[in-house]
Amino acid sequence: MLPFTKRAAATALALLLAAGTAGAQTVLRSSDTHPDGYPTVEAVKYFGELVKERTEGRYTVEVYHSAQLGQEADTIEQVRTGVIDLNRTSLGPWNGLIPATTVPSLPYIFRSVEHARTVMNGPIGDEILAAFEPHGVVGLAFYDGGARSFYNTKKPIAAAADLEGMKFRVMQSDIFVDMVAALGASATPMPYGEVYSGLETGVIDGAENNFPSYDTAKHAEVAKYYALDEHLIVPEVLVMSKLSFDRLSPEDQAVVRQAAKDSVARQWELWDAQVAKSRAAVEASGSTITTPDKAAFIAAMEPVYAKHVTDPALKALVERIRAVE
Ligand code: GTR
Repeated sequence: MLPFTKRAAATALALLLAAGTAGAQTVLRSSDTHPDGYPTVEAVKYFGELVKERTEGRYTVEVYHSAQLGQEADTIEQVRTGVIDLNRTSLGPWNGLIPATTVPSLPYIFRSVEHARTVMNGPIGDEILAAFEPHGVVGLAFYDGGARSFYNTKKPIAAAADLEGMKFRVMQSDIFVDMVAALGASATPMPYGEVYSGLETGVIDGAENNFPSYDTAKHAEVAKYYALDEHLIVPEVLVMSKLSFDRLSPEDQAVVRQAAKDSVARQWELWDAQVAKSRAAVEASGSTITTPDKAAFIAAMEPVYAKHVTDPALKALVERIRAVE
């Protein structure tokens, strides 16, 4: 028998040789703020399976869910500087950096979730994905983030006017601050991970999100009044660090792009199921869901458009999105 050290060295050598024949393996690290099992987390895992399969195992994807790598705004910096390879976020936090992302983040820009899916997965979506590239990231695909509505700890909302004077948490983007102000309420931008305690301690009266986030982040435990005003349909986006992307061969780059696109249908399917499940869960746990008339909400958004859509290219983008059937 070989002495221990020699045996260990022999094993290490054998492993190295095996790795040499099998080819090098690279694990791509991806961030997500949501818990394991959430539709975006599962869609990125599926994307990873496709990448693994199509690169014969040379590349795999590890999803760090539950904000293990930090809150969304911080992970955006990490992916730009190549600290992480991939990131799945809302489009909202990109608004300050990439003007084209502001248009799909405007209140009531989309007529419905279906309209958003069609636009973001067609030529207009591809144009917006391409706008990421000068900022250190490659836009890969858009996922569905459903419709966001206001919820609060204080009272049922029967009409837009009922929001006046209340304080709502929003994502970190000026559009959302102005959107809340236009309704006579005040906005506090804050990371997603701080919303639960903000609601519980009364630092904020409410927040706004889709049913899956309202449910899985447990905001429904503390904010029982959900008003189905559907003011935002902000797409989710999957991006890759340009530094990581540029290390891939052209063939592997094509694989990554295609795998991301191929994961979209899976995300939609998971998303639809999660919306139904989360809505049922919050109803069962005692949330009151009201359906205020949207007309007053839509009319109130005029100053938001006036302030944020001044550039001719963005104005044209608004019109082109509206024209999509
Ligand atoms: C969710 C979205 C997250 C995050 C969160 C938020 O709907 O999926 O990426 O942006 O909203 O409100 O911060």
